Amino acid sequence: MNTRSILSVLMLTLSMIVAGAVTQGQSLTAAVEKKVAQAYVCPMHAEVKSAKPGKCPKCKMDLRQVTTATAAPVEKQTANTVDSPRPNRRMVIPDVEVLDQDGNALHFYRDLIKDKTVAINFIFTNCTTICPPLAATFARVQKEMGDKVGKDVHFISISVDPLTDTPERLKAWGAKFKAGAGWTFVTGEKQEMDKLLNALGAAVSKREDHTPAVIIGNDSKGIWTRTYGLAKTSQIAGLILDVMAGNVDEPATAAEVKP
Ligand SMILES: [Cu+2]
Repeated sequence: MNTRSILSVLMLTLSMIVAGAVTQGQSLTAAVEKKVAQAYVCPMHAEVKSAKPGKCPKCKMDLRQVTTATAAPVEKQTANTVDSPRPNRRMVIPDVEVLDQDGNALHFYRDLIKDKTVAINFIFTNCTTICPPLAATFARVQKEMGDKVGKDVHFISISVDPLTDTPERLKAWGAKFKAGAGWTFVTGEKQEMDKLLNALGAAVSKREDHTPAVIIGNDSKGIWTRTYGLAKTSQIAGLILDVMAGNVDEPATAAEVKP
């Protein structure tokens, strides 16, 4: 037998198996299809859902496939934090106790957000995919913005894996990207961190699914917006300057403290 005939026998066997599976498993197939329906969501705009893959009309990011199991908590959490028709524009930031990379105990809202302009991303130190480029992007934005960082704007990286990410680990990881003053890494008790990630719309059941978004907010002006965390340095820096100055299209909504 030559390679071609082996291949065609293989293909035939495969199609028979598939055909058998389809006829035997009609109900199973239907169930799977039902689960896949509406299973694409924008990582940054939870309200953008689609049955098919594609791009988010708001931020042009690729929609991410999710199972109904992971989609459900997002909807629930959005419902909890809104009482207006514009769910994602309202930020309710809990004043949970967290630790920074030096092991200082801080209150997230009071110490890191209140009266400040901030840029927040979500990372974990064992990540081998988007976290290193997310941190490298933050580092470039920090360099571009110079001494504004730490004074006019504060960078915050929140761990989505607080059980692993101790302050020491975060500090060592940040050093790899030359994180400068004005860039705080945040971890804490799992329960507190879950509360925080939920409030920021960044909660995921698996740490690998974390959002590549950067949240930019100006607490005194009550302006909150999001952008793609791997966008061009100049684009992110420009948006930070706009949020700082209050020149953002999105309607201003006040951040609230929630203990
Ligand atoms: Cu990651």
